[in-house]
Amino acid sequence: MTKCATTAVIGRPSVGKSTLINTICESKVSITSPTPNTTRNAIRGIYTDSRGQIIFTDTPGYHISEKKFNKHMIDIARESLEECDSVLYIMDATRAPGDEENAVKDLLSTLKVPVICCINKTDILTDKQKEKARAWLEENMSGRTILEISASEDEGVDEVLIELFKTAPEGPMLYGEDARTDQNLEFRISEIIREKAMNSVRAEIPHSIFVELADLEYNKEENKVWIRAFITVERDSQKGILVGKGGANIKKIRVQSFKEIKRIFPSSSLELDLRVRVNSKWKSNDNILLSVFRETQE
Ligand SMILES: Nc1nc2c(ncn2[C@@H]2O[C@H](COP(=O)(O)OP(=O)(O)OP(=O)(O)O)[C@@H](O)[C@H]2O)c(=O)[nH]1
Ligand SMILES: [Mg+2]
Repeated sequence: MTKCATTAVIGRPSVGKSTLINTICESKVSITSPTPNTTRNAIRGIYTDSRGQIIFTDTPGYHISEKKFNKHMIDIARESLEECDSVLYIMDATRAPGDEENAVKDLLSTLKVPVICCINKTDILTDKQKEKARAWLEENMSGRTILEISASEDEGVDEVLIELFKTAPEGPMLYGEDARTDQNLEFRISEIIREKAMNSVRAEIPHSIFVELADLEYNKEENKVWIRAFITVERDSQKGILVGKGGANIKKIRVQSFKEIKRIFPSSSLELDLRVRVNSKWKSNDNILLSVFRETQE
């Protein structure tokens, strides 16, 4: 009998949750960036082998904020714990545990399901940082399994899967063997563009970006896919930076996005039209928030 489990991946922003899921699924399931609060939705990543299937839910970084936009993200992380069989709690020991780490600990404290703690980024950690993280986990998550991993270097990741399969319930696999995610096409494309846009700018601008697909058309006769997307930012000055001198930056975003979107349509010709616009209030616009925090499945 195969095993099948859903596992919520939880932790502070930027600890490497999405990177780990991409490494395990051997596929770009969820976008990543050095900017905290990159992931905004509950995103499924699916791993299958002869033992069975683990269905990961990537979640927005858990943090403390009273802002409406952030509260949506915090709720999504919290809700993902309601129906999971196990939890992967990811910690980044390059930063000392603080209020946010305590908030994650409190969130997990009442859970009945197995929690596996992963100290991530071992490739850049000093022994002292590792020891401190381990001591914190032993004190605050006592009795839980603690692993050390590097999500980006694929170190210690097999042990994570071993632990997850140990506690996974027996049952049929919920997705096909080749499935890596269940995201719909529009969401995947807009996320690819958001990743390239976020990674092309700094400081507060990545947080101000929202990508919306205006058109996604397939012309069967010409075997051509035509995509038009709007990248929204909050200020004119941000638009200037995103577009860049002589349009250099938006060209770069377009080229990088094109390359990755083309993999979704390998045998069609692709046209990608990107526009940048400004909406100073998009983060408080309920219709836009509905779109940002929509369900991501097909
Ligand atoms: N050195 C090192 N960097 C890592 C590792 N894992 C992730 N990172 C980096 O950490 C940053 C954040 O990674 P993400 O995977 O986006 O983190 P996240 O936890 O999903 O972040 P949010 O979605 O914002 O909550 C990126 O710059 C990654 O390249 C690792 O094992 N080692
Ligand atoms: Mg993420």
